[in-house]
Amino acid sequence: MAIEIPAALTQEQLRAMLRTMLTIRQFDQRALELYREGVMRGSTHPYIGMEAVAVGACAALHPNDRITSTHRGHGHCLAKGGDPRLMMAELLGKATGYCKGKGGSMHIADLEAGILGANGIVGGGIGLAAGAALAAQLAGRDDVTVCFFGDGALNQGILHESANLAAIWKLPVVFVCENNQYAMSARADKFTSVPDPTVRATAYGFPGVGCDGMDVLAVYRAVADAAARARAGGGPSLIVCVTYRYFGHHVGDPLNYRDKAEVDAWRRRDPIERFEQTLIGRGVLAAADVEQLRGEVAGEIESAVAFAKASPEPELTALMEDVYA
Ligand SMILES: Cc1ncc(C[n+]2csc(CCOP(=O)(O)OP(=O)(O)O)c2C)c(N)n1
Repeated sequence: MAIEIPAALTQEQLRAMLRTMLTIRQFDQRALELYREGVMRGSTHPYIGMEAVAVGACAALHPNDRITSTHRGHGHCLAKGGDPRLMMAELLGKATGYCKGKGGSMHIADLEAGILGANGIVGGGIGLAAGAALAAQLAGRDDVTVCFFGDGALNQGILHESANLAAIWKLPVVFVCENNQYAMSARADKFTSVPDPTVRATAYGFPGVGCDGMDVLAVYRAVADAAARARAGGGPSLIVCVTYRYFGHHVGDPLNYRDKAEVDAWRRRDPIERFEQTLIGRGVLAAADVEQLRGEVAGEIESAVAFAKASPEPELTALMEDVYA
C-alpha cells in the first residue's frame, strides 16, 4: 500500500524532517563516542531508534508551542530547534553550553525555542507541561504544549493529577508517551496494568490513540490532530507511540535483559531508513540528495564537537552563579 504523505507537509518540510532525524542519530552516536573516549562526564541516554517520535511531533508544532522533555532528551531538543553546538558544549561541561556547563545532558533547556527542559526525574516534565498549558490558556494565547514522557512514567502519580486537571480545565496539552518497551531493564508490559495504555485516557474523558512510533508521518498526523484540537479549546489528548531504543538505557548499560533477535527485529523497521525510502519512492528526494544530507549533517555535528572542545571550562568564580538550592 502506498504511504500517504500528509498534504500539509511541503517538500522543504519533509526534507527538513529527515535532516533532523539524521542530526539526532549522528549527535547521539557522537555523544556515545565522546563518553567512551572519556571526554564527556556524567551520563547520556541515547535517543537512537526513537527519532520518528520527536521529529514527527515537533513538525506538527508552531514555533511558539512548547515541549517538556525527559532524561532521554537530546532528540526532543534538536527536533524543537535546539542548537547542537550549545548542546554538545553542555555535554562536555563547557562554559558555552546551554547551562554554562553545570547541567549536562539531563538539564538542557532553551526557553526561546519553547524547550522547557530535559528532566532527570521520571515524569518530572508532566506537571510542568500542564502548568505551561495553563499559563498559555490564562494569557489568552493559542500555543500548545507537548509533554514527552516514557512508559516508565505511566505509573507516576503526577500523570494522574496532571491528566485530571488538564481534562477539567481543557488545557492545551498533548501527552506523548514514548513506549520504547523498557524502563531501565523492566519491560513495559510487565509493569503496566493494561496492555494498551491509551485506554487510560477514557477514564479522564479525553481521546487516547496509539501510533506507530517508528513512522514519522504517523506521529506527525497524530500530534497534528491533537494539537489542532487543543488549540481550538478541545483540551488534552494522550498519544502512545510504540517505539524502541536501540542501545542501552544509558551509556553504561550491560544490556543483559533483552535478546539480539528482538533488537534486530526492531532495527529492520528503522525509522530513518523507512522515511528515506518513502521520500525517494514518492520522488520527494533522490538517493543522491539523501547522501548529501547525511554529509551536511556529519559536518554540522563535527563542527559542534569542535566548538565544544575548543570552548573554555567554566570559571571557578562562577561556581555559585545560577544555583538556586
Ligand atoms: C522519580 C524517579 N524514579 C526513578 C528514577 C530512576 N530512573 C531513571 S530513568 C528510569 C527509567 C525510565 O523509563 P522510561 O520512562 O520508560 O524512559 P526510557 O528510559 O525508556 O526512555 C528510572 C526508573 C528517576 N530518575 N526518577
